[in-house]
Amino acid sequence: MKASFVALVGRPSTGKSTFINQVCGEKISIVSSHPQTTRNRVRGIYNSKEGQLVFVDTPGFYQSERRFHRHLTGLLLSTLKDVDQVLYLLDVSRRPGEEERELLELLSAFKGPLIIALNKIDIKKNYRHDYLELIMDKLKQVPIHEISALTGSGVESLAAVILLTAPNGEPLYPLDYYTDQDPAFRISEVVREKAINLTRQEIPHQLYVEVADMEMHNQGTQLWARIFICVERDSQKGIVVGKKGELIRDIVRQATTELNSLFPYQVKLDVRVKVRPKWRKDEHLLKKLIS
Ligand SMILES: Nc1nc2c(ncn2[C@@H]2O[C@H](COP(=O)(O)OP(=O)(O)OP(=O)(O)O)[C@@H](O)[C@H]2O)c(=O)[nH]1
Ligand SMILES: [Mg+2]
Repeated sequence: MKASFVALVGRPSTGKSTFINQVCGEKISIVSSHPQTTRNRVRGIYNSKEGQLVFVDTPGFYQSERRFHRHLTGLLLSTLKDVDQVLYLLDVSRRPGEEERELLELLSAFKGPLIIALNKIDIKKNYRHDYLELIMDKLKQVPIHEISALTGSGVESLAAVILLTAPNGEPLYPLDYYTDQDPAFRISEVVREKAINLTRQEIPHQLYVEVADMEMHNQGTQLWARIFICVERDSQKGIVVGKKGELIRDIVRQATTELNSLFPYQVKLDVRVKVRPKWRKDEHLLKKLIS
């Protein structure tokens, strides 16, 4: 049997979280069209006859000296120390950038097997050739796969290839697990995804979600949770709440529907919006949120 921790690495928005959800067959990691959605090492588990792969989602790599971004990059770098294999995803719908070169540099220090996949191959207008050139130039021996994390094309065969170079070992999680996240984290992430995707303005980085309280009701058939969506400014609070509270109601409705399908019990959310000025400068909070 094979057993391996596989880090997913790539620039923001290359489709790392989409890939995890696709390969594991369940919604595990939240997805949005805004860069730097993932803030934690979310783990998704893939089981097959040959073995178990534990995919570790990571924040997209982005060069910036801001405190918030430094924490995200720190998390990515520390993940590379803990994993057996790396799956490096590239987004062919965007031109290769300086970050790609930096990432390739970082990855050259990784000693385990490196697997490379060009993602979003379903998009017709793409920069596939530029990527092939860039990679051939830097990493001569590494095979390159072409996939669409969105449609699933090439995903299953990529998992099979990853298993081939995975170390031998016994499964690390029970075979019917697909994630190891606790309910509070999943609830906060699903609410964050809906908040990001429903507020089209530029506030995704400025919000975080906190589960303040959680209780089981009705003989364990209902989970009640009090949630705070925290933003930096009053004006952002207005955006998240929306006209007459319309937007926050949509966030709650969409999050509840999704959570009800993820959990074996009914979920009831009490969501409020709170202003926490300058929270992205709070080292202590950042350590807690980005982990
Ligand atoms: N067309 C197409 N879109 C994709 C594909 N994979 C991901 N996307 C879209 O790309 C956007 C970013 O996807 P994510 O999965 O959130 O990307 P990520 O790499 O996890 O991003 P960060 O967490 O911000 O680093 C979303 O709008 C996805 O729907 C793909 O194979 N094809
Ligand atoms: Mg992500």
